[in-house]
Amino acid sequence: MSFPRDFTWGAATAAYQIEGAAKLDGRGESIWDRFCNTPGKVANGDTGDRACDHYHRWPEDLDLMAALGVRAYRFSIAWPRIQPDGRGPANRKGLDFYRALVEGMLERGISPLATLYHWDLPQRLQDDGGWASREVVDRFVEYAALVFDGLGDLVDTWITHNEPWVTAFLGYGYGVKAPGVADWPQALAAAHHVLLSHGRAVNAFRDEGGRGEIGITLDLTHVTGEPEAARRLDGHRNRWFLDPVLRGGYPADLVELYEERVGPLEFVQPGDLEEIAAPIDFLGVNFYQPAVVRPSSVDGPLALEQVPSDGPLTAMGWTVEPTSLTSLLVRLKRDYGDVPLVITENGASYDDPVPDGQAVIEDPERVAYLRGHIEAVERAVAAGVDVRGYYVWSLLDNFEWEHGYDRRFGIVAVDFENLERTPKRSALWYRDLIAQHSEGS
Ligand code: IFM
Repeated sequence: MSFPRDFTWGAATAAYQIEGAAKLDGRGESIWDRFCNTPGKVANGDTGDRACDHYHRWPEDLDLMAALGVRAYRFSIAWPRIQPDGRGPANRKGLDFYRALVEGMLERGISPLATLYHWDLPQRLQDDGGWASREVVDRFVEYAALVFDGLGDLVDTWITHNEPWVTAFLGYGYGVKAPGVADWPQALAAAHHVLLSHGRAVNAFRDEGGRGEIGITLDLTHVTGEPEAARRLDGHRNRWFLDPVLRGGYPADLVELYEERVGPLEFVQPGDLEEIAAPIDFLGVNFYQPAVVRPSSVDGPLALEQVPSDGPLTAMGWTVEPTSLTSLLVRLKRDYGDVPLVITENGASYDDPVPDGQAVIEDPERVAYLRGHIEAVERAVAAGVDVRGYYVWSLLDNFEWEHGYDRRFGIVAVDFENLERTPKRSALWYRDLIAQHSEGS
């Protein structure tokens, strides 16, 4: 494969999925703590209380990355560690944890990429309406300013939000993720408030003379199928987020659909769209699978359904089709111009052998998945798309949200009994790939 020499090779995680230490050093309750403790919401009643215990084992995890030659680490900051109730001054111990973590990265030559919000809203803010309430926007900007102030001398690449579609529609529309609300008017309001808080945080970062670069990560997909249904799903999943961030307006076809089938978008106030379109330095793209759709009367306002794939699937039941990643990246350049792109997540869950003293865990399907998708990125780069980096999801097996610990995405296995880490073949494969594509090699 051929990639630019300065291409960033990274690994990604998120706070609630790996840190554990849920009650330590002043951390407040998040919506995921509450959701996990609500019977029936998460497989096996699993919680993030201990997770990978990265809160204590982070030096070992950074050593692992350094040994693999991983150049950049995308991690997220737990809002309830910084502001236990979602407002007020920073909790010093929370900031200290992330300062130590980032200093540890820098000592090992690993560049930090910090995500401000990866779904762990302080529960106290959910009690006031969460992302469906406009008040949360000010809270997020206050939190962002505390983090910029507390870590800005160490971190120079920031992501405001991870996957606003998931926050809004899986959290407030379909109700399968925290806070578990199933109400489309709230989901649409939540999506808008997430986007507005993104734009305002970007502006605050610039106004405060923030060093480095800032962007947002969207989970995007490549949609095909019956043309009308495909256009609708593309609008819902992709354009509803891309258009306001990169073009300053919501797509007219979806505005019409939502107003007709969900209700008036009265949460959009004058000036909001200008704020949401604050210029970003890069767009983070999380990609896992394409979507093939057809019309249906069952799926609420969108009136469509996924066509089951007859190709290979991951343990999540997700379609493996790498060429759709090339198509998505080429389309982003065609429709949205030359915004630099970073693949901030890509990876796969498989039913790997259970860690049992092996030196390496064999995971041939994950190796094939990663190879296929990295080749797909390479093809997009060769076609002239400005892709700057790739972060594998995930460094470690971790808490996969409503699926608990049943779904393993790591290139490094975690034994959740004794918390031992064991590299999988995919980690060694990734190590060799990075070595072949490093500056000076
Ligand atoms: O584990 C998640 C991550 O938190 C966000 N993107 C998708 C991953 C796999 O489901």
